[in-house]
Amino acid sequence: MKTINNIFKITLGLFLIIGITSCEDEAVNFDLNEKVGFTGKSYAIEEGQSQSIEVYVNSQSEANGNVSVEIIPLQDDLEYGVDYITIPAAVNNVVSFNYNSDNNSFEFVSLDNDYVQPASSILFKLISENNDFSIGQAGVQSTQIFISDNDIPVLNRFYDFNDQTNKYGIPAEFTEEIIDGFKTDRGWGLREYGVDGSWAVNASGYGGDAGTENAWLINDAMTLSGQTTATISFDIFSNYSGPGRIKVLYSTDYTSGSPLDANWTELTDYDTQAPAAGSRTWTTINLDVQELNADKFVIAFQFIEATSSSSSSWVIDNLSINIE
Ligand SMILES: [Ca+2]
Ligand SMILES: [Ca+2]
Ligand SMILES: [Ca+2]
Repeated sequence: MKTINNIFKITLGLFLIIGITSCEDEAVNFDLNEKVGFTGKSYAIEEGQSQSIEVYVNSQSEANGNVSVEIIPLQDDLEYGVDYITIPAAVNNVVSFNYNSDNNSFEFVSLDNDYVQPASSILFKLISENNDFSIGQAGVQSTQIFISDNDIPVLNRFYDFNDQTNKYGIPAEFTEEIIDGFKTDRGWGLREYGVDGSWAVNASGYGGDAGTENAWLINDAMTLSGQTTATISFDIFSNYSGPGRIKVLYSTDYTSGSPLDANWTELTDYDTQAPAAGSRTWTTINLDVQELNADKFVIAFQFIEATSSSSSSWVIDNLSINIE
């Protein structure tokens, strides 16, 4: 009887130990297995793209339950429905979805627009409200997405030279380069010979030292970031009918110094639009360059053939350069 009693006690003891161990396991399992966290530290997309934002739930059994995430734009001007949406849709910037073995994410969709913006970013944060899992440790409670703009800035330059009153000077944002061996004492200079007597830039070779002109008026480079089309327009006027003409050229590799060290493409459409030397009529020239594939764009006006004894002069005003 005593033996049987002892066996009973031992069995009861084992049962209790197993029971307690089992309870402890369940408690530990609940703690470890039902925590939700983000899988990615951060994401980077371009405007107009979408991204699955994934979470995981630590569970040895099949986890199934609701997950809620707060969407926190880190720039004030980012707006749900204007700049981004989520699938499923968020309500008051909280997106909720059912987590199960087939679905561990929601979709973030950046909406495309056609204007240039600084890069933006959005923080996603797991919240306990409407969430069936406990939230994992600090490192997985939030994730972030960086959205880069995909719009190409339009570059514009316009010169009416009206505030450029330094007679014979070279206008701001231009340099003059004279090719070695050619006349150095005339060339380009600011004069009040522009439209309606306004200031403009004038090319003349007449007088001074003997020689022939080869003077380049070169606009400071415009830095390109994906733009492919340049549209150029200007007004031009010619005095005197002697030798002397203008060539319009562009370069994508000119840096500084002699233009002969760079590659230039002549815009020969200018010649079909240009007024006759000495015609004394303002003429508007419209030129364009397509399929630009370069890091920069430089335009130049080359004044050639005029001499000290006889030359036509040329006035350029209202120069517009538009690149997109
Ligand atoms: Ca865009
Ligand atoms: Ca944009
Ligand atoms: Ca002017």
